[in-house]
Amino acid sequence: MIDKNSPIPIYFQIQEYVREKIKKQEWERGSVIPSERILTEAFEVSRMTIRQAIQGLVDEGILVRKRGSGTYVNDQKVEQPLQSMMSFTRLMESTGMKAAARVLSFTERKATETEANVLEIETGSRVIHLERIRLGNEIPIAIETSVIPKSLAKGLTKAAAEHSLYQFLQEKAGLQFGEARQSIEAVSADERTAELLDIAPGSPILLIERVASLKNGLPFEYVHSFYAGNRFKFYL
Ligand code: 16G
Repeated sequence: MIDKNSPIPIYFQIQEYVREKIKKQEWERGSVIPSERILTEAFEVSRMTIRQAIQGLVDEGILVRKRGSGTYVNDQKVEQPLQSMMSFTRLMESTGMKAAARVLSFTERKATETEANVLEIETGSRVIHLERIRLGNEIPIAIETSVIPKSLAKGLTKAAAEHSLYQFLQEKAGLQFGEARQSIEAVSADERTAELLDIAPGSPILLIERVASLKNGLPFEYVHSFYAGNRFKFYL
């Protein structure tokens, strides 16, 4: 399985072996991998080499250690193509996961100056403020806070927001979506965010600020989202 005379470091060959096992699904996502002792015997290498190999894969997020129970193959992250305008519900469905939304707040209020500027509405016009936890297969993936001009979200109710906001806006409010602009930055989870996402405080999260517009160029949604860094990745 490994070539001790190769110039490729042994720990790296072991990592390649593990990657292959995961790729071929011989080691399934979420399952426990053989113990350090078993791997040491199987590869006939030192325990330190095994530790180095495993640690590297843990650092990459491919494996996860669970205290007292062993090392596991990390569950796959949800991947979102950056160049598409896809609702959370559709994204989850496309990956075979069950999407859900838990509404934390659904209120109507006046737009702040920043919101009014971003959404290109008069300061003080009415907006819907919607904060939701987004779940995939009941695991919290993101917290999304959307601000939508009231005039564009006619008839939007809390009940509708518990399902797909975009489906409502397109099918019920008749909006035609255009493009979105968004920025992504790394931040660490504060206490509240960590609790809502069921991760440890201080864990890395992706903060996305996003302005989505209609076909005619008018912005319809100003969103701030926190995505759990260990459960989500974007690609372009
Ligand atoms: C996506 C959007 C978010 C939108 C939501 C609607 C990104 C980063 N965010 O999560 O702005 O509010 O979809 O999802 O693309 P829904 O239709 O399932 O409610």
